[in-house]
Amino acid sequence: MDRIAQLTTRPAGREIAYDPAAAPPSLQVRAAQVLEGNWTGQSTVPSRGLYPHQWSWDSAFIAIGLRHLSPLRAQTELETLLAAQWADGRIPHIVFNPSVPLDAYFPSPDFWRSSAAGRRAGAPRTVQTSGIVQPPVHALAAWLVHLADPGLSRARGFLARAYPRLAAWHAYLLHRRDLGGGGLVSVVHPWEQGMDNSPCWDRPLSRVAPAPARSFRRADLDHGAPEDRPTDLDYGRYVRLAADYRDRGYADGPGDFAVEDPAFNALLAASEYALARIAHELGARDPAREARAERLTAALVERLWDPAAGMFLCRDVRAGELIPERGVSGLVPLLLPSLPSDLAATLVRTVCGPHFGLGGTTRLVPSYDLLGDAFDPHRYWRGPAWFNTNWLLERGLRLHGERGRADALRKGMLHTAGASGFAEYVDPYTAQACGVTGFGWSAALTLDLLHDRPARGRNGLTATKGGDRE
Ligand code: 9WN
Repeated sequence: MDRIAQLTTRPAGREIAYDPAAAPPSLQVRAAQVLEGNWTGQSTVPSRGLYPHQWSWDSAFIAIGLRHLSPLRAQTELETLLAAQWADGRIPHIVFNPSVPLDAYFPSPDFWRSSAAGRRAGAPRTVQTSGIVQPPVHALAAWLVHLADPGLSRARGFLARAYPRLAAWHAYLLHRRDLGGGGLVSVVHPWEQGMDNSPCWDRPLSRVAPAPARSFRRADLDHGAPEDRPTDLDYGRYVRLAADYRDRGYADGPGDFAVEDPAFNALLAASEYALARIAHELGARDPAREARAERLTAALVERLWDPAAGMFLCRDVRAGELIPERGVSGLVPLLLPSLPSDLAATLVRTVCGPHFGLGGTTRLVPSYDLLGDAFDPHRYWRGPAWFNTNWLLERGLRLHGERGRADALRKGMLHTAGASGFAEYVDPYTAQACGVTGFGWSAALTLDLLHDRPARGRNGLTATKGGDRE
């Protein structure tokens, strides 16, 4: 019986029944139950109601937690996603489940029309996907999943099969998406960066003519409170950008929206370190990978560091300028081992200062500047705290020797995860649950934190540099 079965079934094989008089199930059991409930047989949905398909970066974070319960399922999660890769190397941000009704989520497969509109870019014929991407957390996830059970991984040839796909994915990003010409990847849609509704996009998005509201029907409002979700105007702009990209056959090149984002590029650098470890494990020396990760880190510093803000900012490639908004994305490069130590120290001061309030006014790090004009503690990515970004920062703090702060953040995350029912996101001040509960990566990353032994200084991300510490 694997760990999932052990945690979610009684010895007799029946589901755990809730007896109000009995001791409440542990946080670990509850997190495992969320992942069990969201498992489709081949992958894990972020949420049964709001997000009923497979999402790219969700699956990477979910695999990182799932590996502690079932390394086999964690491998399968990533393999299902990689099977939907396009011939040009892109990993689509959604892989659609054909058994889910078309109107359950918008934009649905008949909007993206991947196998027809994406034919020249090499979209798969047998599975329907979106045509945009999400942050490249996958190589990092694959490496951590491998480390959870190297014997099983080797027996199944997990890394040997994943490596060429992950290498092609990174090559796509580095070669087709360097739209600014400075060695960083650009995202061409706010959904690509994953923090969809961040105020960082307001300025570049304002140049995009919205699709008329009557031309599409939002499905997200069937599940979420309108005041927590993006506005209709922003949705119209998301639809316009995606439709224009589709109508260009998903060919990359100049478009209305191109932004170099610190978190997207930092995750690519972290995943390059992971690919170097994977290559080494497979017996293929690839020193160029580590060098690439260091070059990405240097390009991040050169193009996106803002000394006055004490953090990284997004660059609007079309306008040729930094966007003067402080999003949590600009703190995420803290997870990079080769970040200059003075910048790391400045980032720690910023995360603990008045704009993000860690250790002071906030329970978890907000998605956007507490003092920013657009701050809203409940609206999607415009202030609430998310578990994946806090997990990345917890890793970054630990990596740069901030053990006390990392321990406190870990404790806050574990408490909030349980108290909020593994909410999609929470009010950063009160930890009140927002969005849906039973959210995939909130449960998975809780499991990862529970499994971690911070006193021993382990850090999954440092496993990529200077040796494996898993
Ligand atoms: C669009 C699935 C995804 C996350 C994103 C989050 C949200 C989708 C949406 O949900 O985006 O991709 O419909 O709002 O912003 O980070 O991957 O959980």
